[in-house]
Amino acid sequence: MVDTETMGSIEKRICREAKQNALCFVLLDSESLSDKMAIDLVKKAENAGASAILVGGSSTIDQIELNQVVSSIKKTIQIPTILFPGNVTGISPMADAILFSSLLNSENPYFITQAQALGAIAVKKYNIEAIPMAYIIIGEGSSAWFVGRARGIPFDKPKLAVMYALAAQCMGMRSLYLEAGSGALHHVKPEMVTAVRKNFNGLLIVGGGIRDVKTAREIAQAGADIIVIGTAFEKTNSDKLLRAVIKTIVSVKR
Ligand code: 1GP
Repeated sequence: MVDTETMGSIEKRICREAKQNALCFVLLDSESLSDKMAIDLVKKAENAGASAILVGGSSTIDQIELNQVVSSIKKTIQIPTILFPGNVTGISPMADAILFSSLLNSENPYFITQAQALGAIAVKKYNIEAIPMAYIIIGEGSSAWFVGRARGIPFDKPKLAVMYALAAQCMGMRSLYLEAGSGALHHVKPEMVTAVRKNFNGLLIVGGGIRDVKTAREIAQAGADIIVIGTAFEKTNSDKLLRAVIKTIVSVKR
């Protein structure tokens, strides 16, 4: 695991927990939920054993709504609320931390460095803990792929993902997110997770299209430190499913 000296408290906490077992983060989209729904979902997520709530989406535009949702979540739960922005509009001063990501396989420099340069001003001003992260989109057709102008890595080309993972490692990024896209039909394959795990020494996050216990188990066993569940929980509001998925994920020990 990477040197923790330069990390903020949330990242340190996540790394500490991830050394024990795989973790689950629950993702909420502030624009598809009312305040009341968000509060209900995060209570269930915390009780089910989620380690953090991510708030974000590729098309978050309404910052007033975002602030309101983040503020309500923060009042409701103890686990960290972490921003997962698709653009500068996804930054809220209320959050505990931000996945400060660069979309490495975008064809548009805006999503690799320019949004980051603009967003960093707000992150500093609001004193939000930044967790440096390489964001890599797998496959095509998701909103993240479309908005981020990504050249999606084919699902069956783990070596291509490894190339980006090595680049992320060389650039000093402490976490890496393999993203199939919200509500994706196909999730990242465990073979790709295994290949990236062998070559990346930081927090490995995997999400997109994970909606059952078996898939979550295989991806955690392949070496993901964190598995992100969004659509399957947000759409069904089923804490039974979430509990089963999280129980499986955290049973994968390190
Ligand atoms: C999307 O990886 C996350 O950014 C979660 O995906 O909504 O498909 O769970 P799902």
